[in-house]
Amino acid sequence: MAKSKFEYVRDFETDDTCLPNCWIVVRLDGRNFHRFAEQHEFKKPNDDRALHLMTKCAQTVMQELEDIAIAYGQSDEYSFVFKKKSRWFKRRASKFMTHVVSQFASSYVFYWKDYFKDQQLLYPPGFDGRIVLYPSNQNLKDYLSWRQADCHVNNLYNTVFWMLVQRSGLTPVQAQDRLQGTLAGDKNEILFSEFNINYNNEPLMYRKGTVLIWQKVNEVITKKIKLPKETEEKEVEVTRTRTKVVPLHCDIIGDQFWEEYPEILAEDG
Ligand code: DGT
Ligand code: MG
Ligand code: MG
Ligand code: MG
Ligand code: MG
Repeated sequence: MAKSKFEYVRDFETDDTCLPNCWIVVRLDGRNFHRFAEQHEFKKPNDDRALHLMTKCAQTVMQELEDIAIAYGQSDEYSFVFKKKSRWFKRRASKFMTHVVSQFASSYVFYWKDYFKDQQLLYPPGFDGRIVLYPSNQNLKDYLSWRQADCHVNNLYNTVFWMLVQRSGLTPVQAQDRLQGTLAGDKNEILFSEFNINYNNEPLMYRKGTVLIWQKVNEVITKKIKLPKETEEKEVEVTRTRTKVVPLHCDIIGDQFWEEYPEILAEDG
């Protein structure tokens, strides 16, 4: 086909190919979810509906897009890790980031009512995205550890903060002052002595966030088959192995998780 005289405009497009052999991480984060949570009456500090909806959207992203090895989410954010060897969209950063964020955002709206029932969605939510490359497995593990440590620090703070406000009747400013300069041990102690809460017994999803990995699951289905010598159809049970995206709420900072699921970091995985 003859090229038009306008073709040269393509040369203005910049190359955004991700470096080979690096883990490609896309992290998205809800835009102004402080306000979004208020407006939609999210339970404080953790709303199960909101957290489960985030995970449903992340599962959809993993199933719809190619080459995602693991995802990690907490609060209004999710990180998706694409395999080092991925050739998806010739490793163009903008393709990875925009596909992840738009698939996630449309899923958030699409599945909203399944999680929030009568709570109407009042306005269209938005998400930002960024892309970071990690050249070594250790860098990637440290990245995920950083997000899980962030989850822990914020959740411990928020748990005590909202106890002080909701149970002890402190104003948010008073609760903030009370927690100023306290260490993790002090916060655990306030929870235990004033509210009879052992922080370690708080739900794992709140304390650890959500890890999504691929797992083989056996699925039993009933199938109608017709045997060659028989006239009637017969129902038989057959077991199929499928790979599914499974949520876990476990520690990913220590070695145990990576030893249990070595295929996640495997070169040819
Ligand atoms: P951004 O990301 O800069 O546009 O602004 P925000 O407001 O989204 O700030 P960010 O992402 O640092 O913090 C997440 C906000 O989302 C934070 O204000 C608390 C809120 N949020 C997330 N999950 C929950 C939840 O389960 N319950 C409640 N009440 N709030 C939540
Ligand atoms: Mg932010
Ligand atoms: Mg946000
Ligand atoms: Mg956030
Ligand atoms: Mg197109």
